[in-house]
Amino acid sequence: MISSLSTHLTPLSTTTNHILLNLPLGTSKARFSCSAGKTGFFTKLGRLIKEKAKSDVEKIFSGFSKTRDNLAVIDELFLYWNLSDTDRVLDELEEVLLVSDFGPRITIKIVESLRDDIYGGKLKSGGEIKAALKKSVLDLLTNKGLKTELQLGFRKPAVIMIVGVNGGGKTTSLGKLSNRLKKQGAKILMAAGDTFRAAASDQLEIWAERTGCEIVVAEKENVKASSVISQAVKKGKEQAYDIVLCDTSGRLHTNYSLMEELVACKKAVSKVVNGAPNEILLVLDGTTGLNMLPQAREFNEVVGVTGLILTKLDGSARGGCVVSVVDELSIPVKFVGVGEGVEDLQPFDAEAFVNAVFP
Ligand SMILES: Nc1nc2c(ncn2[C@@H]2O[C@H](COP(=O)(O)OP(=O)(O)OP(=O)(O)O)[C@@H](O)[C@H]2O)c(=O)[nH]1
Ligand SMILES: [Mg+2]
Repeated sequence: MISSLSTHLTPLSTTTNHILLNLPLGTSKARFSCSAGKTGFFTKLGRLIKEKAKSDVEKIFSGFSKTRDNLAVIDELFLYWNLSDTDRVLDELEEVLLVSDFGPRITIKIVESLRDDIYGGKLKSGGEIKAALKKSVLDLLTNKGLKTELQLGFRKPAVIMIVGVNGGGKTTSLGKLSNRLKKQGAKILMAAGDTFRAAASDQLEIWAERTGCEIVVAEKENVKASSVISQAVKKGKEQAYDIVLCDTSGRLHTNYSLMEELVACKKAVSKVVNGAPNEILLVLDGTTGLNMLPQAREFNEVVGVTGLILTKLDGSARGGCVVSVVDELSIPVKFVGVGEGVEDLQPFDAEAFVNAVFP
């Protein structure tokens, strides 16, 4: 961990124009610096988050416990596998993958390729079949070369908009993400862009307090979301914030005028900072399984989604939907929500995921 981090970062020097990153290394805190104002800071921030994903495997593991329990039967299937049993075992595997929401297309693809390799003599033991299964899931997640790190550009502030349908976990994920980014040394400003419900900005204010971040809220009722968000981004620019995180109202992907409001927010942001928003993260509720696919398609079509946050995977045995979503949409999953606590947002790491669901 220490050596891989130090390859990405330069030790603290006395030069000016540096942003300090306080990183937990073992029990002590180490200080590093990297150049601000150029591409360095955000690139390194993205990498650091990725490093963190690897170190948080335990957390990912417990987050996916229900999916793992669901898939545990696979171990038994392979333990007693012998060649004459292949069709029955593969039928059962198919069922387990479908129940875990891997989706019919992927399930058939995986099972048929295993069948070919078993009958072709390439896979000769239960252990080899399980390893091939894990590899095919990992390949599905990584083949498209999608970048799971946050892409924050090089202008400050970077702007991240959080969008999605009602109750998916947008505000909670924004709070958790702020916490994570702040801990990595970024100066964060929150924008209470959910002007639809009065309680929404109160909820975000609680997160701002909890994470020690600043927040911009509407000063009066009936203010447009785009105006609150643009005001926040202006403040972010004037006061040298690194990242502005914008909450938005929940909306049905089928509601045309509400979807248009998102387009207005996006435009308002780009008027203040060229090239922003850098990320539009769509929050999808993992417990809805494959129903999330049409939502994602619609949001992507209207605003252009750059990454996904899959929430509530702790409460769901359907973690396979992560694989279907990546395969169907070619949009990277950037974070997964595995609980309601401030630490329960994990950067998505394909290898850690596969090891967590198929231990
Ligand atoms: N178990 C679990 N609960 C979560 C997770 N993420 C969010 N929640 C809960 O889901 C509920 C809705 O979360 P919000 O963050 O308010 O959702 P939202 O998308 O902002 O909702 P609206 O603003 O009403 O559209 C809350 O009770 C959260 O605590 C998660 O990863 N796991
Ligand atoms: Mg909300």
